[in-house]
Amino acid sequence: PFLLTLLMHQVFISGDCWTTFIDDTPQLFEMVASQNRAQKLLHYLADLAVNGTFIKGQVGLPKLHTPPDIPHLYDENGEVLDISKPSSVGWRQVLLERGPEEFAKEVRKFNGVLLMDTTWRDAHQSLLATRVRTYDLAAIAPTTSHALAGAFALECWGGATFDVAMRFLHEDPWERLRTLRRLVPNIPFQMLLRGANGVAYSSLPDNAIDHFVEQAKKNGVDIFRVFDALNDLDQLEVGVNAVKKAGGVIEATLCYSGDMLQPGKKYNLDYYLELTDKIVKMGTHILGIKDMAGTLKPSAAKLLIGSIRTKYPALPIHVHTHDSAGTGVASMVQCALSGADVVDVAINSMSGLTSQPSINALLSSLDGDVDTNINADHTRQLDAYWAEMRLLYSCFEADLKGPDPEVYQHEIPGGQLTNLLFQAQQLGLGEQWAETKRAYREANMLLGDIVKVTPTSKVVGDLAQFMVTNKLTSDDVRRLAGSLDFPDSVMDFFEGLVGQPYGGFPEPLRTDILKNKRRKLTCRPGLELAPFDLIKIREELASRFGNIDECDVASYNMYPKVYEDFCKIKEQYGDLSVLPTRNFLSPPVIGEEIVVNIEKGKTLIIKPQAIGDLNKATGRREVYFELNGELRKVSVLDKS
Ligand code: 3PY
Ligand code: ZN
Repeated sequence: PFLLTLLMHQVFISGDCWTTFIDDTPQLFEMVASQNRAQKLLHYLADLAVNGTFIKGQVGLPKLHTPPDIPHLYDENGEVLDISKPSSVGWRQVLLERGPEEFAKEVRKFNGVLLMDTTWRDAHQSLLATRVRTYDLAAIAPTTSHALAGAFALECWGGATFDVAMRFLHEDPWERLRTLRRLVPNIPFQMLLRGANGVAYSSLPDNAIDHFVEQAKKNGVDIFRVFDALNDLDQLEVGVNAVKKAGGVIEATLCYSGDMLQPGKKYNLDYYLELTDKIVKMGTHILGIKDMAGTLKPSAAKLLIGSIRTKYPALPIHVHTHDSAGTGVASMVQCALSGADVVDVAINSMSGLTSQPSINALLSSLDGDVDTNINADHTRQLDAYWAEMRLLYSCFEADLKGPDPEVYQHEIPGGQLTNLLFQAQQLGLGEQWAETKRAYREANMLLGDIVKVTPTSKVVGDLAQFMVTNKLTSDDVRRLAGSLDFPDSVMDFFEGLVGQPYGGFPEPLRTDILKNKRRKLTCRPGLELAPFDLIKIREELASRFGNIDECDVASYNMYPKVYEDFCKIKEQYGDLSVLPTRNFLSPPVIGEEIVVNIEKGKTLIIKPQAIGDLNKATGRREVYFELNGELRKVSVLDKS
């Protein structure tokens, strides 16, 4: 019918020139665009209907069938709070009015401990394979703007969310950032930046990091937690400098590894204090302490935070942990009592296990003694949403039942622990899991007892799996080093492409492994990379993908192939971020009504009607839909 409308149009019939036709009748072209988008979405739904789910890592279907309710928040008189507009109260006002330095000073002055909520980034990265979509974050964002108005920040971007958004969720991470920023203007946003790697897994030229951070700041990130996976300060500094240039809040971070209280530990109090001195000299607004495996015991927290506080009374300290060992709340209480200014927590049903400790558990534990600026009733209301939401993402859960008492031994970071367990479960080998953990510990020692977090944790994990698969002991690895075909990540590590480990590389293992295959790099890898020609990249992308901006350039720089695939999927199916999550993850049910807001004021009502028989000659099936009352047919290749 649309084509008919177009063909029958007076101007079209009269054969008048096309350019004025477009100018004079924009509504028709908008209609083409939106019909096009609708058709592409039908194609996605039809594909799901015929071929089943195709999101990587998905096991089964969501347990929740209707979107979670948005809970009410109540004021002190028991009246429902109006959340139709975001709250205007929050730490972001301080930041915008007074700038990063004064903001950091005010944070330090706060009499109590502030909280950062990680639910939108690390919590789902650690529990749900980073699969939570913008759709579900945006739905709860207006409520969050009010419920967490007193929070130091929301961690909502960076880490693995960047590539997973494009790679598996087929959505634009920049669009996520802008959407959330619009909905939550009052609470600072924090991102996780992997130093000289940006949000990738290996070094990029420095100008690409600067460019990325500049876009991140412009599109809504306020605070940048910058770390290097080996605590290699040269690498860290690349990220720190980029944030400095962009005018963001710098949270240069030391990664805490193992249990420093154990005698003979390589990473002990002296190590951390020396690192802190250097980070302070580098110029940071806030010191981050990143306990990625959750091995910072309460007694170690007291000693570490207490010592840094004594030495640097004015330095704001922000502590991050994972609850893998089950001691997260106790450790964060101890941090708060020992002088930390901010600690990380997650909404209750997205907390615990390999995620951050529970916000309400922490609030209860601090009860009365330490102010947090947080309304405990409001966070419980938010939890009602997340408890349901977790069921929607049940198909990405690793079956982790409780704390892992072995974390002090194997030191596997939270997100990786869930990942490795998930992989072992998929293989159906309970025994394999115990083996993997044991091998991880051995692999770490073989590599020289390194700091383990993305991307070094992958090096250790890959070596561990290599040892398990090939039934190799540590002695075997040392003895056969010259002849084994090690995973690429291990070769990269020994070459020096991940940075320089504290205490140097283990010898003679490094020499034996690299023999005749790779060189030994002694400087940071980014120094060897030629700067990207950003103007040329933009031109090339524009010629291939049309309308692109600096954020696209930054996406491409981080993940060229992932970005290209993302563009192709977008070309094929349109903007999939508008689909409700159940419909994104599960085949449409015949007769159901799917409501899709493709943009403000434009709603599609889609009703799947029938799936046709297989056409044996073409291998295709027709899928029938009703789209806003009109019948549509989509032909799909049956891949079964
Ligand atoms: C990441 O780099 O994604 C991490 O979460 C490290 O802890
Ligand atoms: Zn973390």
